[in-house]
This record gives sequence, structure tokens and C-alpha cells, in this order.
Amino acid sequence: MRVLENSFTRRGLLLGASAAGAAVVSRYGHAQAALPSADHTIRIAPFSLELAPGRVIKTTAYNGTVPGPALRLREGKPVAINVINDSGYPNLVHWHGLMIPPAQDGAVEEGSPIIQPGDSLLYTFAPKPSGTRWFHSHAMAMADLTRSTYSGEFGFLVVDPAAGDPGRYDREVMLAAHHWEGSWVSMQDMKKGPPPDNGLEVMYKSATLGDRMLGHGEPIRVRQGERVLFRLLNASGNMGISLALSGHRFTVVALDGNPVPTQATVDALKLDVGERADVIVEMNNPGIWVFGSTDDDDRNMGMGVVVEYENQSGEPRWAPPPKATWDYALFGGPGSAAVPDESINLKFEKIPGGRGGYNRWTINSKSWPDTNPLFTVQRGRRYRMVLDNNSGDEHPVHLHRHSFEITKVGDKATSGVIKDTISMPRYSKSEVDFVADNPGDTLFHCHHQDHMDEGFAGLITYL
Ligand SMILES: [Cu+2]
Repeated sequence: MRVLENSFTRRGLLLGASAAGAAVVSRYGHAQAALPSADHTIRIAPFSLELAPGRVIKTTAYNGTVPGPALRLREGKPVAINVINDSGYPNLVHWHGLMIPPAQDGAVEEGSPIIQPGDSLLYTFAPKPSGTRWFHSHAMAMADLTRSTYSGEFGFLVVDPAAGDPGRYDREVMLAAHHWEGSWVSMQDMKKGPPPDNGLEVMYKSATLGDRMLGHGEPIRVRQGERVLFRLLNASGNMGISLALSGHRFTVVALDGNPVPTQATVDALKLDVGERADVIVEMNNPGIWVFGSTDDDDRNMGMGVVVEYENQSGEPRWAPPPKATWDYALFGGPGSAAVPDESINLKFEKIPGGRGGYNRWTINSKSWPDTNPLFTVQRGRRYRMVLDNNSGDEHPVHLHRHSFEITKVGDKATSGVIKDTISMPRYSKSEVDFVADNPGDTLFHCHHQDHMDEGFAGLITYL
């Protein structure tokens, strides 16, 4: 019943937005196939994904691969991407981390058109800024754990700089993490902790880092002395992860695609849903190694990939990294961030759904659509969002169409780390600043699919 109510609310909105968006984005019937003017075509369709030999799951994917095709675009060079929706449900594609107009952004709350099953849509935009971006479904999933970000509908989108060399490395490897085969469970029934008033959460049976479960895909083959750039993405529906490459360390060069002021070297990376990290690894420890989740359950269900040096043999080795706390401020710069023109307090809370129910989420005591607008900005001004996660769950909060600068993590001031998604640990505070430099409706939401579907979203509007 609850699911139906929520579906109705978001669907009603979808239809309205679709009509409005149609004026700015061309729509074509499915029969017309790829348009001559499209630089890329993405077809969303059912797909049987072989996680391991004999282990096949049904999902939806882009062009029959998981992850979808990696799109390599040039900063500022206009691109046309034709998206054909054969997924069987109303859908749309969000270009995560790009500063593009609301109609092209792929968020129905901003007025982007929905693509009905059997229809296609031509997205056209000039990609910016350069860096590791990605694209994924921004449809609602509600109770259906085969849809949207629970599915195989995700891929890398790398924007190369308009000019110049992106960096010094010998090899580039893109790895996206994802969880599969989810089901709704009551954690209290499994004696896993949360209080009895907690609602349903998703539990998964399998996971991948790359295209197959650990040990079942092609290994990443490297040579001693190489510098490998890994572009890493957490494309999971709602699970934060931590990754390590046994026997090696990561030098972080960019977070969410944006170069960091301090290229700190770490043993493990924490990536919440939607976050990316570009890291350089010096291949200086020959062997056969596991690159995978530091969480044993996650790794045992498949989240990992084998890294194999030339002329080495044997079983892949997993060596857990030393325990360390993840801290964005490690990558910050000297000095303090600019003073904002205005501060906005945003408090995140949970309304527990109780046994068998779904939890609801609020920002300043309101859920979507009562968070439209969340607040209003004026072009050119700098806003500080003072984020207060007053809940026992972790939230990766994502700002569309803009980047923000992390200015405080807990009690620690920092500057210079530019992101579009920040992980808010349970009962934590952070502050992020953004400049209102891309007029148009702007969605702000938790990137956990279930949290967003259950109210954790708001719209920032321009005056
Ligand atoms: Cu959340």
C-alpha cells in the first residue's frame, strides 16, 4: 500500500515533467532506431548477466554489457546521445557530475523528460568539467530491486580535458562496484542489530568489481614498474564500500573526477554510492593479488578482481590493509575555504517504518515532494550547506549539476576537495560550499536508491 502511494506521487510528477521537457528535448519513436546525428546510442534492455560460470541473473543493462559502454567525451565538445528505452519501465539517464541544463540532466524532478517504454530520447549537451563522471538510471525503483540503480544500468563517462595531458601513467583500468540479487529484509529478524522499529533494508547475495565475481573474470594483467591509473566507481544501489589492493597502496589523484590539492597515499579507499576515486598504483610487488572489498562478506560474495603480474603464478592472495579511518581532509589543501554569502542548515532524519514497512526519510522534517523547493539561490552567490545526519544510517548526498567544496568534516575545517557526492557517516556533520553558477532546478538527494525513493530528496531553485 505504501509503495503504491509513493509510486503514485512520483509518477504523477513524472507525467507533468515529461510534457514540459518535451519542448526542449526532441523525442522520436522507437521504430526510427539510431538518429543519424547521434554520436552514441545507448539501448536499455533486459540482459542475462553471467556473474560466474553457470551463475546467470536477469537484469537490465546498457548495450548488453555490465558496466555499460565507457563513454569517452571531450570537454566542451557538443555530443548527442540517443537513448532507446527497451527496459520495460519508464526510465531516463542521469549524467552524473556534469554541469548541464536541467532538461538534459536526467532527473525528472528537475524537469527532464521521462522515456516511456519503447520510446527513445536524444540527449544533447557540451560535457564539462573534465574528469571521471558516470551515467546511470535515475528512474524510481521503490520496492522493485531489479530496477534503476539496483540494475546493471550504469557506465563510466570520462570527460577528457579540452587541452593537455590528463596525467602520467602507463595503463588505465576502470572498475565499477555493484551489488546484485537484493531482497528486502528486516535486520532485527536476522539479529543484526537495528531497533525493532526499523523498517525493511536490502540485503544482497552477490557483488562485482568489474564485470564478474571475484575469481571468475579476466585478471588485470600488469608488469612490474608500471604506473596504473585506476578509475574506481561505486555504482551500487545502496551500499557503501571500502577497497584495497593487497600488497599495494593507492595514491589518490582525484575524487569524484576532480583533482585533489594533496595527492595522499592510502592503504584503503572508502567509496560511498555514486563516489569515484582516480588512484595511481605503482606496480612494485610482483605476485597474484586480490583487489577487492575490505569487508569479508562483500568480498566473499564476489566484490573483487585479480591483479596478475607478468610471469607470476599461484593462487590470488588477499592481505587485509591496516585499519584506518577514511578522511576527506587528508586530500585537502592549505588555507581555508572562501567565506560563503549564506549558510543553509540541512538535517537528515529517519522515520522508522517498523517491521515489514519501509523507512521514510526527511530533510528538515520534510520528505519529497514537500521539499520542493528545499531552498532558493541567487546566481553567483556562494552557499554553505551545513549537513547534519541525525540518523543511524550512512548517506551519500549528491548535488546535481554543480560541484561543491568540502569545507568541514566533523569538527575539522578543510578546503580544496571538490566533489558532487559526500558520504555522511551515521550521526555526523559536514559542511560543503557551492557557487550557484548553473541556473535551473537542481536536485539534491541521497544516492541510496531506497532513501531517495522514500523521500530523501529536495529541489534547489534559482531566484
Ligand atoms: Cu541515504
